[in-house]
Amino acid sequence: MSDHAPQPALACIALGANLGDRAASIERALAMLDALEGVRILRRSTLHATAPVTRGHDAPPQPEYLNAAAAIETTLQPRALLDAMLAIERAIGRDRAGEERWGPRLIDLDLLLYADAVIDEDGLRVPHPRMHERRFVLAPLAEVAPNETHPTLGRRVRELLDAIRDAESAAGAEG
Ligand code: A4P
Ligand code: MG
Repeated sequence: MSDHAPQPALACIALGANLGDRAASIERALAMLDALEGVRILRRSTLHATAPVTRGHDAPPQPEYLNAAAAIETTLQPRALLDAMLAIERAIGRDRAGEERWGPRLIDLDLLLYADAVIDEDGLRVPHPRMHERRFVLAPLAEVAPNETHPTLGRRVRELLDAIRDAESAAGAEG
C-alpha cells in the first residue's frame, strides 16, 4: 500500500496591509496561498477597513489598514506553512530590513491558529500571541472560523470577539 497522505489540518491566517494597493496585495496573497502545494483556502473573509493599532508602542502615525482572514486546509506542517507565508510577503514586496516594527507594511501574514496546536519556538508562536486582544484580527476571523477554539484560552473565536466588543462598550460607557 502506498504512503498515506498526511491528514489535512485546519489553519487560520490573518492578512493586513496599509501601504500601496492594499486590496490588490491581499487578493494576491490569498491567490498565492491557495496556489501552494498542500494548501487549500476553505473560506475567506471580506476586507475590513481598520484604524491602525499602535497602542503602547512609540510608532509614527500610519495609514488605515485593510485586514482579512482565511481558513485553510493544509498538509504542510506549521513551520513549513509559516515559511511559505513569509515567502509570499517577500514576493509581494515587503522589505523587512527596511521597515520598522509596528510601522506601515505592504502585506503582513500572521499564522493565527493551526488545528489545536500550541507552539512556542524560535520564530514560530501559535496561537499568534496577540490575536485574542485584536478586533482587527478577530472580526475577519469570525467570518471564516467562528467556532474554532483557541487552544490555550479555551474559547471560541466568536466568544473572543464578543469579549472585545463588551470591553469596548464598557470603556465607551465610562466616557
Ligand atoms: N512569527 C512567530 N510566530 C508567528 C506567527 N504565528 N505568525 C515570527 C507570523 N509570524 C510569526 O513578524 C516577525 C516574526 O514573527 C516573523 O518573521 C516570524 O518568524 P512580523 O510580521 O515581521 O512582525 P510584525 O508584524 O512587525 O510584529 P508583530 O508583533 O507580529 O506585529 P503584528 O502582530 O503582525 O501586528 N493595526 C491594524 N488595524 N491592522 C493590522 O493588521 N498590524 C500590526 C502588526 C499592528 N497594527 C495593526 C495591524
Ligand atoms: Mg506579523
